Amino acid sequence: MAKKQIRIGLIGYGFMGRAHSNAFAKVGHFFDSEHEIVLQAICARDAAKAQAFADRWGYRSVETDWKKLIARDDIDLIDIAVPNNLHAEIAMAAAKAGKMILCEKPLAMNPKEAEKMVAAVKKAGVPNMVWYNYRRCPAVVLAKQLIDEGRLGRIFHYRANFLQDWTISPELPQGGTALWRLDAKAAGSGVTGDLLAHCIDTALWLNGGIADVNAMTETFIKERKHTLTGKVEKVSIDDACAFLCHFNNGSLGLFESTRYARGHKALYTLEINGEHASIKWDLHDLHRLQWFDHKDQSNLRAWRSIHVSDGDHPYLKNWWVPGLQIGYEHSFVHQVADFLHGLDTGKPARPDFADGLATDYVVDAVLSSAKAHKWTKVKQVKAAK
Ligand code: SOE
Repeated sequence: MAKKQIRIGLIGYGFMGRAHSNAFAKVGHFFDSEHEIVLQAICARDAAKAQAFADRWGYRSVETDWKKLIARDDIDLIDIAVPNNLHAEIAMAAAKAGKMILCEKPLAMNPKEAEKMVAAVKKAGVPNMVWYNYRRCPAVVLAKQLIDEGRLGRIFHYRANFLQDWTISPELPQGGTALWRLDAKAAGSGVTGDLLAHCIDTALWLNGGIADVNAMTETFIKERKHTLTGKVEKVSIDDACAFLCHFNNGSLGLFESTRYARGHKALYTLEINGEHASIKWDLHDLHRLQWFDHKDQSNLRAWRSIHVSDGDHPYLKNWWVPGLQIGYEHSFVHQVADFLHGLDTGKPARPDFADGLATDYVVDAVLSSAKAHKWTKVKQVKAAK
């Protein structure tokens, strides 16, 4: 039977445009689906760069205006891989045009925008998903399976860090290509929306909703030259953020993120301590899940390091022979595979826009708490389970 084509219109060709394109290109080689991805168009303002991207990745055509891309009849899915301040307008126009939408994280600049995006996809009835890719690392999925099987028992603690060190130099400008993450007008926030959002998404998935937060943020470098204006301007993003929280299940959370942890390039770690067992995961060793089970024979009890690479581990039977590991880019391939599986089965894959809104509510509460120096309640989403 002929496969149903999903003709992609990608907007943006930066780091994430490449990560998504790689996933689109690979998914059909490794995962079965009734649907087939077609790289139909890439859209970016610079026509020459967009054409070069199209040539390299195999996109059939180029657009320089995202509104024209959305208006095209030969596009089924809009993939948003542009700075955060453009997500809402594009997503709402795409929903109105009846397109499926994949949107880079965080979903929006703030919950108000995200709520409108959720309402737009709901009204249009279009499949939608947010690119929180770390949920798709096999070791993290194994952690989810162990938690859901009840093997940890009651959860007491959830700890997560996302540490980087690339903005320590005061000479680094803000704004413009690649550096828009330092400009609050384009990014919404700093490490909270960029890095902690990943930790929050995984936490909500593994450990359920967060009730309230108490946070602190710091902006270490107060002024930077702005690439677009050429002037030295105030820096309004948070360079570092740490917060405490209560999860709805009664467990305590501790989260930290910074771009000033010298020596750490992209260290995402999480640890969960339960009544019977604990788990740890580390992005720098992403195929391993550390597991401690108190039910083991007492004189042999120890942390085990599970090499998550066997055929019965999540996603792995679709890749190489047992024992051979996969990496960062595969989390994006898995996300597309799950999205297509959702279309095949009618059971939509997540995190969808409503899940993205839930993360944005936590991000917003964290930023408000840091500003007010007090415990702040997190608004809850009634997600369609
Ligand atoms: C920031 O440096 C960044 O690229 C994030 O924007 C990504 O979401 C994260 O996965 C890696 O770091």
